[in-house]
Amino acid sequence: MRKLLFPLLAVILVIGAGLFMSKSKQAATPADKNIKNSEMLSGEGSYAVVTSDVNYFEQAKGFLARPEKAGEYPGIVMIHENRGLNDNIRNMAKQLAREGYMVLAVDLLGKSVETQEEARALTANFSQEVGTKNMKAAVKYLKDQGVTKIASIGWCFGGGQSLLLALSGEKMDATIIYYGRLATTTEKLKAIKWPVLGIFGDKDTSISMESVNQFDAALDKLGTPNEIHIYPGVGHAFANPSGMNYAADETKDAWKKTVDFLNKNLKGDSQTSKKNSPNESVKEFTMTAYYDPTLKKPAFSLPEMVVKKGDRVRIKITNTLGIHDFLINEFRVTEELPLNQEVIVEFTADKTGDFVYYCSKPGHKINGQWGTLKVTE
Ligand SMILES: [Cu+2]
Repeated sequence: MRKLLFPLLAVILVIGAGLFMSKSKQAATPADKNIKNSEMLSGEGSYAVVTSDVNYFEQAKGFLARPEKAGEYPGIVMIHENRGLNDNIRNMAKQLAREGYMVLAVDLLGKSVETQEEARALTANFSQEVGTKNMKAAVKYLKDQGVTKIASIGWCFGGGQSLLLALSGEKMDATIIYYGRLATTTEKLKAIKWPVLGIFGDKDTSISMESVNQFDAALDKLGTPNEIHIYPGVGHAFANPSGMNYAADETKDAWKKTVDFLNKNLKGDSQTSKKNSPNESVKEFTMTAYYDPTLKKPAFSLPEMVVKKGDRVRIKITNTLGIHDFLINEFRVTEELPLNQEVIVEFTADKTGDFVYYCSKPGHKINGQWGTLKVTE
């Protein structure tokens, strides 16, 4: 559904101010402008954030930004422009992590460059097949970290990639495209079964408004929930502070729409379903962790637990002999088991499969102290 953005008067004022200020803007270095964007957007989110470089696909190193506080967060695959994974994108990843998301900014191009010429050369060697695998690996990486839901966001080149990830067969929970190249037919777009947010400028000379309108109409026809915002008077890459088309007010407004959209589609539902499901089935298990002196083996008394997807799993464990802990990597469970004290582990089994639980003390898993949590459909 298309939303043209008014009031026009404000836009005219912004353009006027933009023209007036364009000289001083051009004089600023990209680094200055990066700081400016993060300053402008900061203060919205409240989470303290930690970052790290992570190797998530072949040789590709991504930039992971996540809330410092352990917890369950939705995941975001973030995709850079044709300049590669640079500080502007890292800033945006940190910015989004502050809102309570685990963000993996991928690297599809292997390096970052400064000029448009270099960017053209860089993207000329880009293989879409490998790029799609790269993004899928990022989704897997985030799922392995136990994210609750998952979305992608990208700008320009990355906006097109965000859409291609959605069309790749990967199941997402939301897709965000900032002025990326679009598919426009229902035949192609029918793969998307989740909400889409599109951000565009009507003076974009790379992405035609005709294609935006066709994209919009096709999504409407398919019944795919969508918000398509077209900002009047701004061009391609208007949200990039290091670019010539940078438009601060529109960037700020688009960012607010982005965060609202993510909160609504990635956090709202899970919170609602928790609140609205007092009958959510709780599967409770009780077991001991011990050391069997006759077999000379550490063990859990239950070798297997079976639950249904969506069940709340509650495991009461008492360590009766030895030094043990209890881990399930996929649900990010890590508990020490002090001697003769009942420890309660609780989480929601939100994915299906066979998941190993084990003790990580040296040699215990190898010697048999592990079991399988089976989560069925
Ligand atoms: Cu153990």
